[in-house]
Amino acid sequence: MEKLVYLSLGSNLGNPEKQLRDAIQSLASLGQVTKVSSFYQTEPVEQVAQPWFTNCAVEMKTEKMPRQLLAAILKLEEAMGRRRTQDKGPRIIDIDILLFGNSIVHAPGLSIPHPAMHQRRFVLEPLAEIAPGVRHPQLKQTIRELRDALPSGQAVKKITNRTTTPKEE
Ligand code: PH2
Ligand code: MG
Ligand code: MG
Repeated sequence: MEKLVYLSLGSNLGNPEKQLRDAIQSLASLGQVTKVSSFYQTEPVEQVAQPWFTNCAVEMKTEKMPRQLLAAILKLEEAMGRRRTQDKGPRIIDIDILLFGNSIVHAPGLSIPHPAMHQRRFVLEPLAEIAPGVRHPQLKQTIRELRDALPSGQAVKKITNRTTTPKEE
């Protein structure tokens, strides 16, 4: 059965915006990409001594089961050149499964909903753009509510690709 899945994508090495675009294109081979948020420049959290990230959120439909989707995502990350060195350290591409329909999954190497999603502004700000009313299956709050409840801090800045200044418009 087709499921609606939400992913968080991030990168802070190489050309992050290009890698996010490439990853979104590759995800289309695993299902149907239905929504993509704006890209955001985000302050690193947890492991703070590293470059700022570019993050976005993606909605897709897939026939795959959670572990099949995870395996396909890990392959995709590897094909894009990701090498796992430092935990939570700099990376070419990171694709995390946030929500998988209303499923709750606890398997080795895979927890859905993503256990840290509700604490991370770099996840909730982009996700609130494409799924504000979607409810977290364990916390029972919507993405917008979770975003609004975050403590201040964790800078995130939407990347706007203005080609003209407001005055010229
Ligand atoms: N990913 C992490 C740890 N810290 N910080 C930001 N801003 N964006 C991320 O994608 C990120 C992070 C672990 O995956
Ligand atoms: Mg991650
Ligand atoms: Mg990951």
